[in-house]
Amino acid sequence: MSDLHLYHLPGTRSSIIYWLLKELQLDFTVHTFKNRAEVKSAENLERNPLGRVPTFSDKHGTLYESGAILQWILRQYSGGRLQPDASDLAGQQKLLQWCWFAESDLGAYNTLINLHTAVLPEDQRVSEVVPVAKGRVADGLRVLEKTLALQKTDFILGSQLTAADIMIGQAIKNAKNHGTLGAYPNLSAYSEKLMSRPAFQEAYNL
Ligand SMILES: N[C@@H](CCC(=O)N[C@@H](CS)C(=O)NCC(=O)O)C(=O)O
Repeated sequence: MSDLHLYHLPGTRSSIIYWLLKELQLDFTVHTFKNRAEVKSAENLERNPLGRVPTFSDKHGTLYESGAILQWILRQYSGGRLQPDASDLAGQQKLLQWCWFAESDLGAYNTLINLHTAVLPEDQRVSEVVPVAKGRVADGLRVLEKTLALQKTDFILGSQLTAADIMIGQAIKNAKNHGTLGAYPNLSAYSEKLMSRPAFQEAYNL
């Protein structure tokens, strides 16, 4: 059993970390929950006080925030892969820009859409939230579309896949599920590139 542990519920944000670990070809132990009730179990609340996924643990401790987990894995276990060289400061800057953009300007709004269309009990959903959140996602997707169109690169930082593509990939997968991606040709092509990767397919159970 590997010392790297991922607590995972298929089809959720823990797939980001699963995908990253697979791209890095790291040996890890995956603990797969069958449903959201298991994610809320007393045992999982001990490691993840919000009763959510992902959680990642290694000999140093436990993390329960996707972005922190991604950055920790890059720093500790990637051997410099999936990121620009440490001496390439402009590249490192872009990596941070796009990872956090994906989380804040896309991921957070996608979560609101998921909550208010599917996850929350119907009597707790607020339908007015959905168009507002979709508008914010559309703003973020437009920026990505324009960036890809100008750069003409396969990936967001250039010709190589980086962890920023993995963060963005999760957001794009959600946008695809919500039917909001079709209007963006460069993003659609980028999305196909990401989603055809074997590590993506395994992480998302496709
Ligand atoms: N900011 C957290 C959010 C985690 C999160 O919301 N996970 C969802 C799955 S996508 C979850 O576990 N939901 C279960 C619930 O809230 O009951 C992270 O990305 O690590």
